[in-house]
Formats: sequence, C-alpha cells, structure tokens
Amino acid sequence: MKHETAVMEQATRLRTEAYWMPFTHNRYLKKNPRSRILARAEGAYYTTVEGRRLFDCVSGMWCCPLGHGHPKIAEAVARQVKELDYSPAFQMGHPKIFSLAERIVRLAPAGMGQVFFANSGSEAVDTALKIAVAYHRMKGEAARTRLIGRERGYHGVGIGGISVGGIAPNRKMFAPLLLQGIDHLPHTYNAAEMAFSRGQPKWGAHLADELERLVALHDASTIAAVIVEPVQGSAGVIVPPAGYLERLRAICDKHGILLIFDEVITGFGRLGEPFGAQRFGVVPDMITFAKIVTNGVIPMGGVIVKPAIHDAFMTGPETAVELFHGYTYSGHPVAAAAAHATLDAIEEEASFKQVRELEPVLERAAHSLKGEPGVSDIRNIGLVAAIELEPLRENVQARPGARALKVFERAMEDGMLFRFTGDIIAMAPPFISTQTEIGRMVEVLRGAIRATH
Ligand code: PXG
Repeated sequence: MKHETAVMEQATRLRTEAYWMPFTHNRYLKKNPRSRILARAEGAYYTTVEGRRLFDCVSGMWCCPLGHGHPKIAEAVARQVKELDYSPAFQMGHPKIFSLAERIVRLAPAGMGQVFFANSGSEAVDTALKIAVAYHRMKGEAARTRLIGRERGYHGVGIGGISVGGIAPNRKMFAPLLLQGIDHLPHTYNAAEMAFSRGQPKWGAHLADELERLVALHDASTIAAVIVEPVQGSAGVIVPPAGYLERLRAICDKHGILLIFDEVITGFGRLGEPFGAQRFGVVPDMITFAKIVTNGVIPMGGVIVKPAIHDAFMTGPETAVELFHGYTYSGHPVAAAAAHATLDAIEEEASFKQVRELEPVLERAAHSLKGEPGVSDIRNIGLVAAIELEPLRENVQARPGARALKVFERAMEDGMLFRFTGDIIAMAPPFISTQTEIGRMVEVLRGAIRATH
C-alpha cells in the first residue's frame, strides 16, 4: 500500500517538460499524461500510475510475448549483472554470447551460419545493409551497391533503415540524408482484392515481378540486396500474398541479389514458427531480429547470415579485422543472459505451439468485428491481427488517425492497451494469453468502435 501511495504521488507531481517522447504526440499527451504513465507490469498486464490495469494487447511494442516480470529472465539478468556485467565487444568475448549465437543459428532455418549482434532493430537493419554491400565488394562485385526496399516497409530509424523504408512521414523530414541508389517495390496491399482475408491473401504474388522490372532498369550487376518484412508490421499488418515471397526468392537467386528478411517483429515465434522464413517456407540470405529475442527486457538485435556471406570476409591476413563494424554493446553479457533465459522459457513453455493454438482463436475473434461501424478491413496471421477503420471526416475532409485515437483512448478506459497507426488498430497479444483474454480484448475493441462511431 505504501508503494501504491508513493506511485500515486509521483503521478500527481509528474513534470513532463524535459522528456521529448519518441514517435509520440508530445503536446497532446502532456495535456493529460496520467492515463499514459505506466507504473508496473506483471504477466500480460500493465498498471498505470492511476491504478488502472491494462491488458497488453501488443506485447509491449511487439517485444514482450512471454509476459512481464518473467521470473526466469529476471533471475538470469540479476545473476549476470553480478557475474560479468560488461565485456568489451571488440577483440574479446564471453561464453554466453558464443552459445547464444549457436542457439539462434539452430533456431533459424537450415542453411544459416553466423550471428552478428547489435542492440536494436534499427542497428540490425543498418548492419545487414552494410554487410550486403561489403559482401559483394569482397566477392569482386563492387558495383552492386543498390538496395531495394518496399513501399510501407518499416526498417527502423537509422539512415539506412529509413532509406529502404517506405513510410513517408519517417522519410520526408530527412530527405537530404536518405541514401542514394535506393528503389522500392510496390507494397502488396489492395483492399479491393484482399479485404477481410484470413491469413495470406490469394491475390498479389505477381507484385514480386516488379523486382524484374527494377533489374531490367538498373541491371542486376548494380543491385546488392532486397529487404522486406515477411509480414509488414508497422504499416498495419500487411500479410504477404500466397506465393509472393517465393517469387522474390526466385528472382533474387536468378540475379545474384541477396534477400534480407527483416524479422524484428516476426522473429522468435510471433507467427507460430521460430521465424517467418519457416512459416512461409522461404529462406533468405540474412535475417534481422530484435525484440522477442530478450522478451524486451534488455535491448538486443542482430543479423543472422548464411555461411557463404560470413566466409566471403574471412580472407586476407589472419590478424586483420575482417568487418569494420560493431557496437560497444554488441553481444552485451546481460542481454545475452536475458536472451538465453528467453529461449529457455520459449522451449519450456512451448511458445510456438501456444501461438499456433491461439492463432485460430484470434482469427475468429478479430473477424467477428466485420460489419461493425466504420470497419473497412480485418487481417491476421500468427498471433497478429489488425482492424482498419474508415477515417473520420470533417466536411468531407478526411482526418487520418482521429478515429483510431478515439478508439485507442476509449479502449484504454476499458482496460486494453492497443497500438494504432493511422486508422489501423494492431493486436499482437502475449503468447501466454488465454482464450478468454483474447475474447475480452476483441469485445472491448468492439465496444470502443461502437462507442466512438
Ligand atoms: N524493423 C522492423 C521490421 C521493425 O518492426 C525495426 C526494424 C526497428 O527496431 P528498433 O528496435 O530500432 O525500434 C522495427 C521496429 C509498431 C511498432 O507498433 C513497430 C516497431 C517499433 C515500435 C512500434 O508498429 N518496429
């Protein structure tokens, strides 16, 4: 109780000016911050400083699916801080990071060989892009420098990531900084062809052929890599059309172009398999990951590569550094301990199976919202679903995002923390959710959609 009171007092005295919040409407939030300030978390629930309990509908920001305060992870982190809190990342190592790399390779689709560690998805992406360009140079194809992303793609906020990314507001302010020699494939979303699809839409595999057009335009000898999210997450859950990723793979193979899957959201179980690569049966040349690898407890990201990519760098004198890249916190021991404990928990709790069992539950629940006022699309795969709403209009003028904000705020009053982007509401509940919790989550959303219409 004492603790409770202390937290409440903190909230009353909360001063918000000094903290510039990321990807946030700072001025709006700071007018009435208290409903948005989290004090505690346990399992699948947050508690705000006002004492409101919120079901964690998006697993933090897609990163905490085993639930908050996981005892195994907490213990592993505490133990590691005492045992070895930091180890220089360059020219030194520690046992847990070698065994973690091996474990991640074992989880990855057959044919992957090494892991390069970073501390976030953004760093993982920039690392993968650098490796791609450097790899071709090592192979004597230094002209292969072009990178191809996709419209509506999100690859973090590094200069490389926003260059290959395809979300306009993330790019336009920084236009002079964007890399040269970047192209974008079209996104695969087409409401007329695929609205209310369950799982992979049947329409759209042909959109992969746009890669052939880019190859014809620039010549394959100038193209280093294609990077795509197997499922586009931040753009509001855009599920790949059946056959699309297979076709991208085939075209990349034909032209010697590296295929990178950005699995920052889809990696470590969100789709019911270790990676999207396994779910879709398509093996890329590199996989970027972050988020779930540590259940969100300690930052960690990385890139998994095929041995042929790694081996291309292993030339020259043995005492020379092979790749001039890395971070102070690459392979941080505390992150490594958190990752080991997370992977242990994923095994012990049969997390991938949990996701596969919950997938049809979430699918049925989400699609039951069809016909609710303003719902223009519902899409889902794995333990992810999104509800797209028609934008509110003020004298015919659309006000993008206004409806989703209302729904988000209403749902929070009713105990659900969703994510929204534009007028799309995203759900990616914890793997430990019960069927009842998933049902309740969707019923609260239904109520919020009706109440705000
Ligand atoms: N790639 C992908 C595919 C991502 O989804 C990043 C890279 C960047 O990761 P870092 O760790 O640098 O943030 C991401 C991050 C959302 C949402 O709700 C998505 C992300 C982050 C925050 C919110 O859409 N994805």
